[in-house]
Amino acid sequence: MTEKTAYNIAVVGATGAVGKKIIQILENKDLPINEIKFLSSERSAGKKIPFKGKEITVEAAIPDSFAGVDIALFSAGGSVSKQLVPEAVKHGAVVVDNTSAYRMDSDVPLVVPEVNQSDIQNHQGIIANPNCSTIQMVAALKPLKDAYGMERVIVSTYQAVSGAGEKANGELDAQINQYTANEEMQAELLPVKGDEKHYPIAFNALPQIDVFQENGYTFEEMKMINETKKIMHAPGLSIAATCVRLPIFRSHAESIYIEVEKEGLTVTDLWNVLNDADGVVLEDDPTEQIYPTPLSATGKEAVFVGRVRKDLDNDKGFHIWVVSDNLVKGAAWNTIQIAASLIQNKWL
Ligand code: NAP
Ligand code: 3JM
Repeated sequence: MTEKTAYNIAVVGATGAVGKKIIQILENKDLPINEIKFLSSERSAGKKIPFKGKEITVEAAIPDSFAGVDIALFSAGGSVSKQLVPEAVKHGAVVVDNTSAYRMDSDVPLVVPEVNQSDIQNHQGIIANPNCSTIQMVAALKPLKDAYGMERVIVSTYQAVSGAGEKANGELDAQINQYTANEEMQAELLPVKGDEKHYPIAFNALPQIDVFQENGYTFEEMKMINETKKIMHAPGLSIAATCVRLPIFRSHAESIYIEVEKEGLTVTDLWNVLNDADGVVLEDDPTEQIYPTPLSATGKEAVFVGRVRKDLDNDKGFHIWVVSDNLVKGAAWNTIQIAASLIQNKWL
């Protein structure tokens, strides 16, 4: 049998915030693509999306859509993944799933390539892409853990509205206009589409991302906690999270407190590790007011780290500020890195 040199790809959720970013990045990278399919719901079927000089017609996703597909990139929500990922796998596709549907399944690798790329090879047809907030956090934490050990993590997030989908951007935009026109702000979507109450996000901060769990944490917070332990192979890590949505269109920021195992470390010791870490860019110079922000990180593939400080009371405690584009490294770019790794390493 001759070996494949180009692959058939399907993008599920191609018309959404994440899907559009996947298409944009695929246009600019040279993955060996034979045919590409763009799938959505019935609502967007028939739309045309340009790709590498051709016009591709969006099709409604159905089980048979996956016939002949080698790699399917899913970003259409958990319920679509629950329904269609098994169908894609039945048709012989390897799925990179961007939703929370399979992330914690024991036979599904959960992967940030800079952190645990080799886990990909254990896949049984599905590889899960972690939550956006988890991805940027583990990219910064893993090199520090490898160098100095890690006992505890406490994270507070400052998350962009685009993490809640294309329509959430529209809601923020409309509320900014309503506020400046002295009109009442209309909230119909955030914090969570399906939940009972909705609050304005413009000029506000909402300490609820995804639905509340029985333990008082939100699902987004529990995703960060459970996914981090799985990706870093650190089931015993102490970790807590508070996730907050802010009126920012793109890129999430995180304030992270970590306790390392090694005593007597300095900020320079952490800088040295972060400077050498794959996919991480250190931007940290208080004397020049240099630190990453959501605006400076938007559109970039890296995870940016700044404001590295030693805790004033705990010798093993450090504080860091981590910023990355939630739609790029937090979703589309990480997904494409996994797909590229499947191809390059012949792990399909
Ligand atoms: P979005 O902007 O609301 O887009 C949703 C996409 O899913 C659209 O293309 C939509 O197609 C499609 N879709 C909806 N129902 C469908 C159905 N029944 N069958 C097929 N396609 C359907 O949302 P988004 O921000 O792109 O996020 C999409 C999903 O990706 C999220 O729900 C989440 O699970 C995941 N996500 C992951 C991360 C991460 O951190 N890894 C970040 C953000 C999102 P239409 O145009 O036809 O409506
Ligand atoms: C980011 O409809 C849904 O199930 C989507 C919910 C969602 C998720 C998720 O749980 O997959 C919205 C935004 C995520 C995510 O990446 O965890």
